[in-house]
Amino acid sequence: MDKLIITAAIVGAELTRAEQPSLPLTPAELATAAYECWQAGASIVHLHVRDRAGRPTQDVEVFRETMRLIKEKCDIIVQFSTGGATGATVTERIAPLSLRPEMATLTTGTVNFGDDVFFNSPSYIEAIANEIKLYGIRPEVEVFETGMMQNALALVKKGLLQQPLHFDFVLGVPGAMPGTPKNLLHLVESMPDDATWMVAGIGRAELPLAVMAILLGGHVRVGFEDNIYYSRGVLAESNAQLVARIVRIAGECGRAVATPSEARSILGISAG
Ligand code: KMH
Ligand code: ZN
Repeated sequence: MDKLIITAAIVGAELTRAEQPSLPLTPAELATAAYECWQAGASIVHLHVRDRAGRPTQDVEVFRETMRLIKEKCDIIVQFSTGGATGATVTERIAPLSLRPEMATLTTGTVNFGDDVFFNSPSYIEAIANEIKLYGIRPEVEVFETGMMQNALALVKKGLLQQPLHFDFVLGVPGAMPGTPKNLLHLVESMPDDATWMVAGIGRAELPLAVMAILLGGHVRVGFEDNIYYSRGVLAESNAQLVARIVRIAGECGRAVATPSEARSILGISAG
């Protein structure tokens, strides 16, 4: 098995300080959170950013400043969200890619998202995939529903994605594919043989699906974007606390944790 890649999804677009008082919001807070997660064992930070009022934004300058502050502190791989918040336009969503982060997400289908719709029409998906390709960014295909894997393979045929693909199975979003072991196994068994994968279990699905991924040879995403609790009814103190738990569990299972440069080599990312 490859060493375990841990992604820290430190803020997301939906969550507020009222729900999670330790949520990092400003570029400086996001950089500190990313650094703490790196210290704890994360090799990728999945990045959304917020404006001065704490609202989600795809503003290029906020991404630029946040990435600069993160890179000043550590060599963690910075992965930009092209999902942004529901309701963002495709132009807004692709704008930060001009900063050439090492990785970016690509969701290959539309899905209900709580009371909202996370809209990814074929033309949106192709526009985002095009831009990712243009800048030579390593895509992470976000799969919220089974059909999204077939859509990703169709993009390979069109030359918009290159194999080996790297998937993130986002399971347990209200309105999308539930975060069950059976669903995770189905997706893992449906992937092309050379693909790599991680799982982002939402809410209470985070920990059990992470443990499955550790045992099955997948990789793990944790963090406030996906889950704000450490245990039932007990808020996590920090994103790093959630990362540290995965490192401990992986250690007990005999699975070593990847450094950022090891993660680059597992994912085929050349730039450091
Ligand atoms: N905030 C969600 C609507 C991504 O980062 O690529 C979409 C999302 C996916 O978080
Ligand atoms: Zn995200």
